[in-house]
Amino acid sequence: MASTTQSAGRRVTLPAEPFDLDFDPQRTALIIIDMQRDFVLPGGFGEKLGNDTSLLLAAVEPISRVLEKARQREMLVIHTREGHRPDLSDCPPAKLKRGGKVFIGTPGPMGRILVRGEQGHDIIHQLYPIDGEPVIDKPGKGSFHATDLQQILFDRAISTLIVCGVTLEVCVHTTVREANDRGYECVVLSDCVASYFPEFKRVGLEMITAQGGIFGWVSSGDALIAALG
Ligand code: TIU
Repeated sequence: MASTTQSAGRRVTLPAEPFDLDFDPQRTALIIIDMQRDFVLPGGFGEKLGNDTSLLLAAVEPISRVLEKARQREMLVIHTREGHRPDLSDCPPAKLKRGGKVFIGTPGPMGRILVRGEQGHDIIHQLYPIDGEPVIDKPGKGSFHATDLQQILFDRAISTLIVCGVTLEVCVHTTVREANDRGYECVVLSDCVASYFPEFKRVGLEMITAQGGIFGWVSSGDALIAALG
């Protein structure tokens, strides 16, 4: 669960839905989900699944501005990558056969699809991690399942997560749901997430804020940047 032991810093107020969120930037992490070539560029996993990857590129510039601000404010920045060991021993058979055909582990123009160490598995250069920013390699859609994310957040006494990345209804939603159940406050930035399906993005954001904020908050990159000053 979220740690509550460290002393608080200066709090800021973020305009958000369903209501403004008061948070402490020192106890907040920016988490950028799966901005990997395999999802956002042609020739990777996303395209193999039949998607138009160009739809995801709209999130790159807004995320890069939020990333710059988070670095400036020395907030914890975490990147995640979905993918598997080269021998696929951490890929459940049920996942492997999904998509109507076997894609994971097969060769493509960016290397073996969704396999760690391959070009396609890595993060796009515009959002590339710098020293001190943990990269979480995850075999699933959620960022907590089978990873050390919770330990990293606990050690830094993080209580709030600003969540960006792709795709909203898959890895972003799964991560937010996992985090919400572990006691973290989650804010999803609407312009910093994307989906292959515009309708899923719209509804996915509504699902977070419905019922009084059942999974968390939704705000925007510009609102966060303004709040952080
Ligand atoms: N297919 C799809 O929309 N997404 C994924 O498979 N993974 C992530 O969302 N990262």
